[in-house]
Amino acid sequence: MGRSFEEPDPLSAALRPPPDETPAERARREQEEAEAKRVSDEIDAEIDREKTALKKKRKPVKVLLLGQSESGKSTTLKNFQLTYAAKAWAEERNSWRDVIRLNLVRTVNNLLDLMSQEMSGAPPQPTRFDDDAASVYSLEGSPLPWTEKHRLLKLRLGPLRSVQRELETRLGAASQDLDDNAPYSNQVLAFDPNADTVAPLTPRVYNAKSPGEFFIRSNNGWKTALDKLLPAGMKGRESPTSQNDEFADVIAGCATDIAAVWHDEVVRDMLKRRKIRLEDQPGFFLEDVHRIAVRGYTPTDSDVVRARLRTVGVQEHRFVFEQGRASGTEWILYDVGGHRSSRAAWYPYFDDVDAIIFLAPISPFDEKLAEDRRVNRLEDSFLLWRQISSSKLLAKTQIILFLNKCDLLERKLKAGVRVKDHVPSFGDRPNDVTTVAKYFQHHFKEIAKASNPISRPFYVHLTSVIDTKGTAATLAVVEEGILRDHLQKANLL
Ligand SMILES: Nc1nc2c(ncn2[C@@H]2O[C@H](COP(=O)(O)OP(=O)(O)OP(=O)(O)O)[C@@H](O)[C@H]2O)c(=O)[nH]1
Ligand SMILES: [Mg+2]
Repeated sequence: MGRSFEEPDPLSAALRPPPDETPAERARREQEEAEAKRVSDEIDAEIDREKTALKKKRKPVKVLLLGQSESGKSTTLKNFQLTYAAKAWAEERNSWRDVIRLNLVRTVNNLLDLMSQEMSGAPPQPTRFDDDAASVYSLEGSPLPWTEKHRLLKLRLGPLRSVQRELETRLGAASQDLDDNAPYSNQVLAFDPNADTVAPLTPRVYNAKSPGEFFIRSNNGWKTALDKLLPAGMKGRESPTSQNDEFADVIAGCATDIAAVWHDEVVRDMLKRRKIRLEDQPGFFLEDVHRIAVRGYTPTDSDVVRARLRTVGVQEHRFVFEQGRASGTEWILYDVGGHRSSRAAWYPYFDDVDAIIFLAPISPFDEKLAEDRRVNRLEDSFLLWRQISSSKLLAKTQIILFLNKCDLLERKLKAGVRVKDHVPSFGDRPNDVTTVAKYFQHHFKEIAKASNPISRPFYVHLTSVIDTKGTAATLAVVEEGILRDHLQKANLL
């Protein structure tokens, strides 16, 4: 049976003041009650504060890597992992085996294509290595002394064509080079840098112009990222060439002939005439053929850092730092595709990152974009840098500039390439790496200053991100700066 409303509530009866309470006792009781409430409220507030602080503390540090294609974004990401999450790095190192093999095989096939072109006696066609092959060739005169040996080498290396096709199929869209020209020629960065709001993040960005490009989210690092690039049915397992794959045998069987082509004098002469330096191309492994073209090959750290796999869409890499000052903190690094067709996908990430690392390679001052042969690579970096620097959304974001590929710049200058022939404003300054890097750095700084009315610090590093030791030292400085900013934002300092 239910209790009637008239019955006294037992709790309020217990709390009710005694009936014979004097005014003085009542005042004291009320004071004590007020004090108890104040203490209780304070405890509640403290708990709330701690909860918020904890939440803020747990918020991962978010870093966005930006820059044109082949600027070194993914390589910088690899350095982060190698330096701060060594365990995960070691576990995933073997996933790069197929990529490195593909890099090697593709270089050989490109070399064979060049040989075929020359041996056919037809006028040289521009390739991805040399835009103005015809003009170079016509200056050099007599045909090269090709012999039966070269024809035989080409024949024996023929099976590498199908190996390349097979590996490309396995690795998916990212493994293919994009050399398409026209559709993106006027598009530098497909967003409005003056916008101060962003469209919400879309889970999947589909590019109608380039149906192979899609959006990848990877939460567990490299293995997952590579897995996601693989066709269905191959995900989750170790790359099939690793153990008993016939392609490993085919490549191993070709090792001696690959080395023979690479060291052949006529081939070297051809490359020299066409001013092609294969050794400076991304994913160059010809010097390591006897180590890589074997069964049971295990990639070294240096191999992985030098491997080339194009990033498609935006990849999210989460890892907890194992070493250093930031040890225990969770970081999310967003690695984006730098190809012009991929740049629209960058924009949704702008409003929620702690820092941007912008990669600008300074060695390709004499090279063109793969996606638009009319655009100089350095000029493209300047344009992109201007857009990033002037973006309202990023006005208060820490931006760190890596003037990358300094090693290649040095090699190029030593080989006699003159900056003033490609950048007339450089004039008669000394053609050495220090002067050239300083000159380009000055321009990046001026652009940053002119683009953003709020003066923000200009953080710049001269880098060669395939040098893991040197990069670790740079990252220590970068990591500290980013973490300090992150904690300041969270009011934890
Ligand atoms: N020699 C040299 N090679 C570099 C350097 N930085 C990157 N590379 C190489 O250049 C190639 C391209 O680097 P990635 O890091 O893949 O370039 P990315 O910016 O991620 O390119 P996308 O994914 O196409 O946007 C790789 O083979 C790297 O090993 C450098 O400083 N020096
Ligand atoms: Mg990349």
